[in-house]
Amino acid sequence: ALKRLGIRDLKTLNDFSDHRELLEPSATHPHGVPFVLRSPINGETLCEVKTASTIGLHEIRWRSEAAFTTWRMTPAPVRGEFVRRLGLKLREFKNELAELIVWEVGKIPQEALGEVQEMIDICDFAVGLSRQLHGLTIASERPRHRLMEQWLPLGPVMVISAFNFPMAVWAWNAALAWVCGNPVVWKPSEKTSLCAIGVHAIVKELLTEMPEVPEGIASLVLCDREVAKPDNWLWIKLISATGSTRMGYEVAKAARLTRTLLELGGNNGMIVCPTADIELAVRAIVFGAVGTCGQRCTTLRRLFVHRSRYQEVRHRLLNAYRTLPIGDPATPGVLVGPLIDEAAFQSMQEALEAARSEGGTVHFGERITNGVPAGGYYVRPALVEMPVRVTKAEHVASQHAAPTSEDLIGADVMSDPGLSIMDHETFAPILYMMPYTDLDQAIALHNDVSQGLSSAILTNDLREAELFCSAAGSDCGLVNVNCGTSGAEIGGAFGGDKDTGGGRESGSDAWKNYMRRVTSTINWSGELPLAQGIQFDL
Ligand code: UN1
Repeated sequence: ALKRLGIRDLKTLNDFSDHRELLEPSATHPHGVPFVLRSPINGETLCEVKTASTIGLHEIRWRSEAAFTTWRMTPAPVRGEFVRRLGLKLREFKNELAELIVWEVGKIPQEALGEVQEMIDICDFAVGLSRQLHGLTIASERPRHRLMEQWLPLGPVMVISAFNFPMAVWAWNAALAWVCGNPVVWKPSEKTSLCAIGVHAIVKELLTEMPEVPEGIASLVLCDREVAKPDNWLWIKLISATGSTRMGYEVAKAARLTRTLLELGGNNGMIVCPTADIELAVRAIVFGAVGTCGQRCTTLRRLFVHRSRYQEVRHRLLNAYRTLPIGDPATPGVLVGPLIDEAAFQSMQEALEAARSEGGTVHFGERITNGVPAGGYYVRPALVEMPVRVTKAEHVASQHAAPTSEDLIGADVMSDPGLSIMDHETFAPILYMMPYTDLDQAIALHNDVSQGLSSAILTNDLREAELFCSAAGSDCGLVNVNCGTSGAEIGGAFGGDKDTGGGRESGSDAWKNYMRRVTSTINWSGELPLAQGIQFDL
């Protein structure tokens, strides 16, 4: 795959002199700490990747800012042509890119191809958008005046992407940022450097085919945490970061007044109502909870099932989980690949332990070593039946005291540290399940976590569905009726509120994040009437 992408072979990654992002070390400015890339499939070392030093960032700044002066004055539909041709190249290299994702993230090919498709789709979306970056004309209170709103390019945009969507999340940002007239600097997760190098190789090839496009609109920075420190990036105009709430908090704090677009943790829930189609429910639950081995930000993590359907759903899920095909993601028929690394496995086991100590009954969740490549962390996804609980507010009211929660994970970061392991996003396939009796109470519990990304209700009762979509319903940015929490389309705005960070990416009017809004007042009267009727006669 790498060869087809124009990358010679892994061993030569270390002298990637044609990749400016892997900057040559000098005596005074050595490289940052190199990464050792391992495949989650078998734990084998793929290669060592050189990283940028702080000095290299000056060059990236210079080339991004230089590119901006040309790109911002390039007509938006012409910028769209660059993105259109990128979409064509992504189609051409769809299989190779998917192969990199399988290899470096451990996704099954279907999901890896789906991720590349998401890149293609957002390119198509952005091309159309490049002719629709419109502002309003607003009636002025003064005679022969006009108020005009314009959306103008913002400046260099930095995209920090996570390992679990190593290409698509970059594409959501880059395709929009480019048609909006901005250079893009990409800082991928170090765990998925090869995916980034592969995509960047395609972008670079396109840049050589389109010499009219300033090459500084695309930079890739592979760097360690020290170099990635937001303090080094204060010249950037928008930092779009995807990752944990803890990471987002660090970015937001250090970014000061720089604009940020944060796409952070989810703790997504689903409510299965009495009238739900159970066949559909089981498929939606299993795909949402175990797809990508539970490592999507939209993964289903909490399930509330009406008492009248609880045993039936429980039984169906236990059967489905028992027979899930788990193993080498490249093997046909496998649906669940490995966790990204050992640390992910450890935190999954810790979460299951915490659930047990809270009275939960844990089904499965164990490491699988038979019939899977040695060295990878394969698990049978866990289904955890949790005792019925009350909301935190009800708990406080009953205790007449605030909960003591300092010891809980993330307590220093989350706006609400929570009382239970269920309040935390463990990036692994764990589905907590509990029965409910009253829908209002189920919605209250559903919303009683600090995150607010994705949610779902499965019901054939119109009133229940509408309630869930209303202001008194789900407090998430993504609300689904009769479909699962994961697998959102690119056409809608993607993101969530509360500790999920508040950002909206991808479709709808998310493009406005990448532009600055200018309100212009045009006076064509020949007089100078003042607003608010003020008289100021000299
Ligand atoms: C993520 O996990 O960071 O909705 C993004 C989904 C995908 C994107 C997930 N389209 O599951």
